[in-house]
Amino acid sequence: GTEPVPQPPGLPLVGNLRDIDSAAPIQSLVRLADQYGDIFRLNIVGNTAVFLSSYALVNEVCDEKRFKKNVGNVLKQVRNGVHDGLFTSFGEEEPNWGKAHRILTPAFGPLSIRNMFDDMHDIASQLALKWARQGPLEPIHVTDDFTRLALDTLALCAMDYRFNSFYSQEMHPFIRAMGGFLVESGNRSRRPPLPSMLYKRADQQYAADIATMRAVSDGVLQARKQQQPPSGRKDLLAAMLAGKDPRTGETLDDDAITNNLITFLIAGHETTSGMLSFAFFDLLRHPEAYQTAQQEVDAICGTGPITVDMVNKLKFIPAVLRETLRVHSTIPAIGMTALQDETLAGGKYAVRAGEAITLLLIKAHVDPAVWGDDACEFRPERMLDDNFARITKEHPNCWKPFGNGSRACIGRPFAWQEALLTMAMLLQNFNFRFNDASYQLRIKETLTIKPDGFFMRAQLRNGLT
Ligand code: MNH
Repeated sequence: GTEPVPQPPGLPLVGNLRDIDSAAPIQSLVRLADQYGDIFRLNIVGNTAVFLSSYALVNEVCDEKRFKKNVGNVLKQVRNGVHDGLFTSFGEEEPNWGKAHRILTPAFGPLSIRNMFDDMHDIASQLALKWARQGPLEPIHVTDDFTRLALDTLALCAMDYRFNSFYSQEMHPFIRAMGGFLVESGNRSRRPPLPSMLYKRADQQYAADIATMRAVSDGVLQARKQQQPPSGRKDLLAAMLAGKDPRTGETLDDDAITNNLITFLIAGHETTSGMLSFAFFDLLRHPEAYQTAQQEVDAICGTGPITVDMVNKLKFIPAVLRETLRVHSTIPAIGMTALQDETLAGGKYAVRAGEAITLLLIKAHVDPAVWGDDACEFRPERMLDDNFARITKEHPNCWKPFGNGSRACIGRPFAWQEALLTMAMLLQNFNFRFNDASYQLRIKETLTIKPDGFFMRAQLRNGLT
């Protein structure tokens, strides 16, 4: 027989609602995991969810024969803006997921990503120029500038569109709308069931933000279709316009293209900027790793312009990024659900078909059963290619910052190349330090996590290259 899954005592009706701080839900869940263990269940206003924190349980649930991605409460709200786009789709049950997945997989392949290098270099240079001009005394708001970088890179590489975020104080209307849309999607997922008229203002703004996002990206799409002579650009938009699904022979319609263009910007910007922000935080906290990283850049890139072949030769910086994503996964949890009623841990615990199962990656990634007694420490050496290959072979699914199986991140090679280039360019040109040497890490939660209030200063090493 099964044992009951541990559950904190709750109140009638609202259940465990007050166990979760709505401004920092993940940090609440980590504390509950520390208290209740590797598996616990919460009841939030009538809906139950199970939370897993150990490597063994996470590994079990990564089996796509028994479990699949769960489109949770927040993602269901995000569907109001991007419907069955890749990230928010229910999966195989929606034909557009398979179609877009098959058409876009080659578009995110090695050759296409390599072709995006010059555009990525263009935007990374804008960031370096900004920091050079600000001078060594100006505090850099790290997450803000990496968000500008990630957004501008995505828009340029996806659809040949320039937000020019480094050249304007005002946020581009698309970016403002997307920010409002994501915050409100989160708010709506936690809305107490009050009369809808109380939410009228918020609902109107939400609809307006969705309309703005869709108008901008549909405008880019229509302009591309009408362009004469046809644009020869090979970006993600071109791939979606020209691509035929090998299975059905069909193409993506305009709505599906718009859904996915917006999806790339949503899925790609906070995740990538969070990764870069934590990478710099982790390096500044570990001067030896910082030195090793900078020496590698100097040895491979010298003092001239950085090329795609140089970036592909880096070994230590990729290890830094992997280790950053292990200890500070920017998507700190992913949602899964059982296809049928299931038991976990060799029949010990029962979960119901369709019940939300949250994999707390941020906990499972520091399980000593995989990573040893120093699991919580930032030690990039353990992520060098050979070590990484060995550990992920010995412990499949022990490192899941890009999600699972068929629903794993399609943008991973994109983010990787952009982040490697950015790290290399910044370490080549600057010496960094904390703006405030006593800075203690605080984590800000939105759909992702990022370091809150993290500022650094950048001193040019020589001239800018
Ligand atoms: Mn990305 C899915 C993490 C960069 C586009 N991404 C996922 C998932 C994780 C993830 C985790 C699975 C989510 C889930 O199970 O619900 N993504 C990342 C991280 C980075 C990242 C940590 C950067 C670092 N992602 C990017 C970039 C793009 C992108 C850049 C676009 C260019 N991601 C996606 C899309 C999906 C996804 C699209 C959904 C894929 C699918 O379900 O078919």
